[in-house]
Amino acid sequence: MNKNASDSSTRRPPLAPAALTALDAWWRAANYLAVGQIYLRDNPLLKEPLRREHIKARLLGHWGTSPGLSFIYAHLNRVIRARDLDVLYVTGPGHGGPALVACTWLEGSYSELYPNVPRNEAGMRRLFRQFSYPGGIPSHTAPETPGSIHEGGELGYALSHAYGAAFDNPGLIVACVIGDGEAETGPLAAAWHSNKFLNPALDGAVLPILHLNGYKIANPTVLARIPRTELERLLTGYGHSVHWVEGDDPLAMHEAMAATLDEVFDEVDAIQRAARSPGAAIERPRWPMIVLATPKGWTGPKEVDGRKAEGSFRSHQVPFGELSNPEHLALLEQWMRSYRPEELFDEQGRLRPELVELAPSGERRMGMNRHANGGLLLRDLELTSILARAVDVPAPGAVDVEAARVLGDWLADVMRANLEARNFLVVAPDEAASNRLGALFDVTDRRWVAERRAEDDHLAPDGRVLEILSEHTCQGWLEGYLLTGRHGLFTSYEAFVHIVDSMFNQHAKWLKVSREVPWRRPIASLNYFLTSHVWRQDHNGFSHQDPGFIDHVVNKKADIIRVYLPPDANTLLCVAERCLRSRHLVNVIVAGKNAQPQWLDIEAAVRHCEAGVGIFEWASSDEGVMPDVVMACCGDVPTIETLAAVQLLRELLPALRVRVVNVVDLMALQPSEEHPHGLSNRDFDTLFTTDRPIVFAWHGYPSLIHQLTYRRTNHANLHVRGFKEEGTTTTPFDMLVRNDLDRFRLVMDVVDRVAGVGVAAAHVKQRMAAKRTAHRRYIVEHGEDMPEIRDWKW
Ligand SMILES: Cc1ncc(C[n+]2csc(CCOP(=O)(O)OP(=O)(O)O)c2C)c(N)n1
Ligand SMILES: [Mg+2]
Repeated sequence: MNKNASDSSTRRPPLAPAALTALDAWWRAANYLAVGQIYLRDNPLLKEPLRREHIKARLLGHWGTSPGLSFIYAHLNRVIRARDLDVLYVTGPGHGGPALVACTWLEGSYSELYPNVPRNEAGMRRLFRQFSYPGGIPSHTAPETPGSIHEGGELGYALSHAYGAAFDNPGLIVACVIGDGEAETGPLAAAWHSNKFLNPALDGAVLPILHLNGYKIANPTVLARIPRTELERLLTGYGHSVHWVEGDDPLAMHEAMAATLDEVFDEVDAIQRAARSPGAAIERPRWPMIVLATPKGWTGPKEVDGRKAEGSFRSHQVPFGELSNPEHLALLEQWMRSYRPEELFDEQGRLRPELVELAPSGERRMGMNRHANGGLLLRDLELTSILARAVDVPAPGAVDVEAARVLGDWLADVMRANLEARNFLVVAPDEAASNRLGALFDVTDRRWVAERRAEDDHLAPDGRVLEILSEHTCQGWLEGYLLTGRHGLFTSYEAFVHIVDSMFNQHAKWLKVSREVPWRRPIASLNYFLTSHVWRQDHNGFSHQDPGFIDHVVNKKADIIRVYLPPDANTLLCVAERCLRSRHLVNVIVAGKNAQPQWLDIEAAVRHCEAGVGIFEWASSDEGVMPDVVMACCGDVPTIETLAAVQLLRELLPALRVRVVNVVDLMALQPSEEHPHGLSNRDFDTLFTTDRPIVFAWHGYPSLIHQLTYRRTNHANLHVRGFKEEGTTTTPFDMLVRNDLDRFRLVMDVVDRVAGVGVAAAHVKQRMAAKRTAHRRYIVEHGEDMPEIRDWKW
């Protein structure tokens, strides 16, 4: 491909020469402001010759990607105005914060949201000073950045976010810039397939723009160093029609970009018109995309200290520092003056009126797009009553039920109630049915816009369950959907949700910071339903056995995260309803999908979940007296084991007074000063006593319970059993025995810990040890658990 050529360049330029120079001026203004933010603390309009004291003490920020991001912004402004488009701008290289701040300041949205940064000289000075500065704003696009749903600090999520925003937003176009380095990440690579899930009639459009500036921080990018034909085939293979805009001469590039955008939006328009005409069959269109190939650090210094800067990795961040070096100072001044600021801003630092006009107005400005502040658009989800799906539990342990299936029935009700509103999605890595949420398919289908065959099961282009075997893509879609003001749920195997640990981090950070941004409105919570959990992956083996996501989640800010481990189906319904109603949180629900005994009727479940933690009175024998031991449990399987141990204790040590405490809201264990759901010390002490042994059967890694309770009065008497990283393909009960969480071991723990019991109960302990031995022999012989385990009833 030639320099400064594009496949559009042969056609008549859509821009009159005057419009072209004006657009170029707007772009120069954005570039000027980007450089100013990185370098200057004073003299913003360069009214005086640049001096050392005008320069910031610490130079931080990313120049390299910025001119490309502003270039696209300026051109999108033109098409938004020409076609009255609703465009959301997602920038993968979020480190290009200076560009986004500059563009939103130029269009006025920045000053509207931050009146202390007006569009004049004083405002420009503040704009420069605050950037990447203590007490100021971050160097990346962030929750503080107008128009952004995307931090971009951690690369890889732009495209899945963009698709998430576009789902069920038929009037929206999401322009998504993908860094060529970012494109090397796994999450981004998987997200190209999102176009097989985008319904051209019912969803909006995504316009991917691959920003092929050739470099990352210190290396070339893979996509820039393969033949253009190979790249074109790759992108064609992803299902796109590829439009190239390549070069470095600004005016030729403006022409090419403008022509290409017109062509691309014509294509989008034609696709949507065809799909939306009456009776049209929904087939996967070949959506357009753009490859924008420009030098990294475009318009920046060509060389610094004799080394190439523009068009190399050396322009990634601050192209040069050491401004005490007069040559560098001169270079900076020359660079900034190359944008001819006096042509762009008046004496008062205001953008010239003919340039002001180039940006759209009101909510058409990308900085003011309401979809970027999804809470503004959020409508409550219609939640049907959980009573309709409540399990009849005549007595504790009387019935066996698959809790996840009950949840699935209720989720199907919720799905049905919100079908018309089109504001609820379930995402899963191919596991919705496996996780027993199959009732959803009585109401809706799996979204699929690629080829369908007769033998497929519930695939349809308008399905509301989105399944792709990429946890990253599931997570990114859901984040994009939530951030633009809708609702959803992600179901995954417990072990594999770790794949999105880092994406969860970023979303939790976004939620934390956005709470503190006054103009951001709360969005719906990110809900995880984790099942097929550690204790019931006996058939799949060690790779599938990992409860560590919970540990990961509780590190995040307390006012953002909630973790629930309902012990049965009715409690699961209660917590699920609470999660879907909540705002601006990450909710993690862990519960099993296998048939298990049910403990609480729905009224008791509601009370239990409201309290978060409580005594199972029907299982306790300490009413009116001090217990000898507290048997605590959290998680469905540990609850069963605790109750089985309690039953053994009743037989074997009938005089022992036992209190059973069940925890459904994990964060209740933390002190109330640490977490909004935390129990007060007084309440904790009342439940767990100040001096009795506590044998705590826990779903996950034991250290977490210690971490949450280390400041509680009775912590020294707390003995936690949980997952000790012992796993394999074995029987369900053997998983418990291997990790010392089985009922026999819990009884032995009681014997060991309750004062005065030990010696007298030596025979009990010995019998329990014998049971464990018998268990091991039995499973090897028979390949399944002993009948007394399989047929155990409370
Ligand atoms: C997941 C992740 N890994 C590493 C980094 C560190 N990092 C920041 S910018 C960058 C290079 C990005 O290159 P590219 O996507 O091409 O963006 P450009 O600046 O060239 O537009 C890297 C590796 C990161 N931000 N995120
Ligand atoms: Mg790059």
